[in-house]
Amino acid sequence: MATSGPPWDSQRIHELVKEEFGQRPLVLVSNREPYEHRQTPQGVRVDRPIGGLTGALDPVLQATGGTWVAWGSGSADRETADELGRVAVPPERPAYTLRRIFLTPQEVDGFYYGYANRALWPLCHLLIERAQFSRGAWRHYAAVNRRFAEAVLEEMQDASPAVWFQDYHLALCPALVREARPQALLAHFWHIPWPPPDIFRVCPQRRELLEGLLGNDLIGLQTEDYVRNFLACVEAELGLDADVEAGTVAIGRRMVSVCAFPISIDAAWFARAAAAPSTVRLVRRLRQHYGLEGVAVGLGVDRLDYTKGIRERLQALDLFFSKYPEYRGRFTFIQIAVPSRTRIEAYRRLRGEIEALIEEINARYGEAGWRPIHYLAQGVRQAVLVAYYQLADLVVVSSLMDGMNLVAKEYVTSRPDGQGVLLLSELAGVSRELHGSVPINPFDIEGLADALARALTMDSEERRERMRAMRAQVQARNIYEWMARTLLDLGKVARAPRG
Ligand code: ADQ
Repeated sequence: MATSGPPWDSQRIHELVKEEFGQRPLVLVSNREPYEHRQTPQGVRVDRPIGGLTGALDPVLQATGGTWVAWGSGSADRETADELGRVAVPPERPAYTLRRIFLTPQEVDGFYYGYANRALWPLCHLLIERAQFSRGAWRHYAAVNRRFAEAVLEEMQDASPAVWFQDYHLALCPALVREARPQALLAHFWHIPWPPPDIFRVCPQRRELLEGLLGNDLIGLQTEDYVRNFLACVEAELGLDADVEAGTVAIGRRMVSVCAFPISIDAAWFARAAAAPSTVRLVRRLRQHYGLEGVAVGLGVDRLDYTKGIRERLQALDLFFSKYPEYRGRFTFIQIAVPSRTRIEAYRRLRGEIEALIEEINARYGEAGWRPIHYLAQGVRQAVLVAYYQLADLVVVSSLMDGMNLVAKEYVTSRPDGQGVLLLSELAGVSRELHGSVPINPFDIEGLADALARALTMDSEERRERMRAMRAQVQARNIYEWMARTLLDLGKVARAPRG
């Protein structure tokens, strides 16, 4: 089976899994769970956490069935699962098993906040002055990775499933599973950038991390650049020979493949939602609510994270309203930012800075009946997000560094009318794919302000042409195609003689 042909969808993935893996079930492993049960005054509520990873993978596992192993982070997670932490999801139409791992507050602090998010996250986004490497946090990271590995081994039982690890929280897990099950079929997708060797060298635990990941058969990264960085780190730190051309590392008789698999979205879902009559009604209501008749609209949608360049975007808006005063009263920017990792001081500080900056800009330029920036510090449902995308004449993605960035892909697929302009950071992995965007460098504030003016004056023919190219790209390279590529490569490993 090849990745060409009609657009990939859940049905084709289902067939592919049957064809490539036969009776082998799929076990997905990630830190974040796709469904969280929470205690509320009205009773138990099911939430779907916001974030690129779980949203992207849930439709995939719904298509294939299997098991998803994840941290049970919700306040009602224990009582809604069985004694092993298992629960069938999605609750309204069970399609696979969620196996929850329960962590103590100390473990969450060390593993999640301490090592994954205070050390690895800034390190991989090249922000080494923000990275904090604490030995205590590392010990928790290693211990929790062991807990995950034990749960995976339990879920594997006597079958030989294909196990698919997600992201930087679980770098040590693959080698632990490999040790117990040498013949296991293991893949890992790393959602964030991989740094070059000069930066990676800063990390005291760099060798352990690489050795953990090399327990896999297949390692997926978002772009070719990150693949090259990873292989260069393997050579520099472990002295192993990497074949950069073939994207392989030989470890004794075992071969590890390292490939670029740019992640995507369920493009058909966004296209359908965009065309729904309820969306059209919602767009009209939002326009009234914000008083946007005759006003051009810009939009930013992010997790409130220092890598997303929200501050730089606001600085550019400040400059834009001062350099192009003709847009005062005629252009409004809506920033939707869902608070994230709020137990980390840097994230709390960022939120304060952003709110202060927005207040300042609104005070400086605002007029009766017109506010330069509207700010929503909350998550909104995907169906509502689509209405915001439709409302927006332009979307700004100004990441300082970003593995991929799904907001960019969501915006273009939510614009079947071909209108709208995407201002896209050259430092986001997605810029390698979406060639119809207006490229921006978030470190060049004036360049970003000028790009806003350019987007607002772009003629409709050019807008439509650029959108058309980007939409076609995302429709063809959708989330199911991403999964198909990984599974096809893993299928090759499964068929090859094992060392
Ligand atoms: P994230 O850093 O979380 O993901 P991103 O790719 O932008 O970044 O995904 C964010 C997701 O959350 C999108 O689906 C978006 O719609 C949603 N979202 C953001 N703000 C929201 C809000 N206020 N309300 C509702 N939804 C909101 C990590 C990497 C990325 C990579 C993804 C997937 O950092 O580079 O693209 O994983 O691999």
